[in-house]
Amino acid sequence: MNTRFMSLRANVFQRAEQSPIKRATLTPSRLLIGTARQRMCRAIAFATTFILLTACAPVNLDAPIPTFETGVDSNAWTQVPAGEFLFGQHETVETTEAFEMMITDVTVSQYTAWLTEALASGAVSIGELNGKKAKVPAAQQSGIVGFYPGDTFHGVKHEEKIEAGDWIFIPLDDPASRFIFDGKTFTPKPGYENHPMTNVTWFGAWAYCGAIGGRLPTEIEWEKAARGVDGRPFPWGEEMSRERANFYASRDPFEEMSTFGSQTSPVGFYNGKTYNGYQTLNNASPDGLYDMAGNVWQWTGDVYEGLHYRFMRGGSKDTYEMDLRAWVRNNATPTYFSPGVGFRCVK
Ligand SMILES: [Ca+2]
Repeated sequence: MNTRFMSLRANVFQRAEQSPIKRATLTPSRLLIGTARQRMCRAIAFATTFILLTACAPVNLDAPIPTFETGVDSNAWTQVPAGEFLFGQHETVETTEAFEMMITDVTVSQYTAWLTEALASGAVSIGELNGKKAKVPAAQQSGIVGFYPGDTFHGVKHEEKIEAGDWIFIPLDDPASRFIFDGKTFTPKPGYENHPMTNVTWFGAWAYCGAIGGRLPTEIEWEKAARGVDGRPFPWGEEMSRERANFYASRDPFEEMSTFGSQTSPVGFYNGKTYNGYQTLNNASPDGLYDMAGNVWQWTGDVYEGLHYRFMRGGSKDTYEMDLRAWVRNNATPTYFSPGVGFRCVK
């Protein structure tokens, strides 16, 4: 795991540690004395312990999540016009050619349909992910693998060789997986059909985009698609708001810590629609792309000279809102997968 992810997770734990409940301490000797005030303190301590235990109840990844039709078509693409735009936090001028981009992240339905076809045609296979190529826990050592032609190795310090051969696309035995596999067919786990495909490595994202006649966006293309040309930090404008994106503790219907935990929202969920009383605001970018901030980090396609790491953009359900600004980058090895990382394609 790379240090960037570790620091994001550390932040989350840090926040949990800062709970005022934790600061209240009662020494055992004082607890033995039974004044009214101390009995009250004991009652408070008991209650707060109960609250803490409830808050720390294990997440059940199989618990049903709410399902909503968003009305947004995950098969739609939009044109991002050629020309200059303001790139990065310090707003340097960059230019792109025109390109088309999927208006949503690739969904579980889309990815699983492709996997079934790809397995039948032999484009992917079931592999044992032992050895250096897959740094994953033992329980996740079986996965879908496929061919990647490799990167040019420059021998830079800390650079790892990405050689031509089979690489992991998705793990098969991960509890956070969003599909069911019967040995032949991949189907979405019920409720997740229109959610972003997650737990997919950079190789798995790269392969899907290639298979549908596209590719992963470059970081520059991704950022232009996210913020348009005027330097705004968020796809919809200047201000963050909880009704526009799924981020850490954003109080959306897909956060339920006593059951399924913090999950993604369906692609295109934030489009101004109200779902069972939960009002959303439209989060589309100037070119009409949904969820370019929050929900899942999105793999980008650049392979930089002398660097095996790949970059991702957009922030996720697990990051604070400041990491949803369009210029924020995250990175990981191309074999990395996570419930908070997905992708979309361009052509
Ligand atoms: Ca959330």
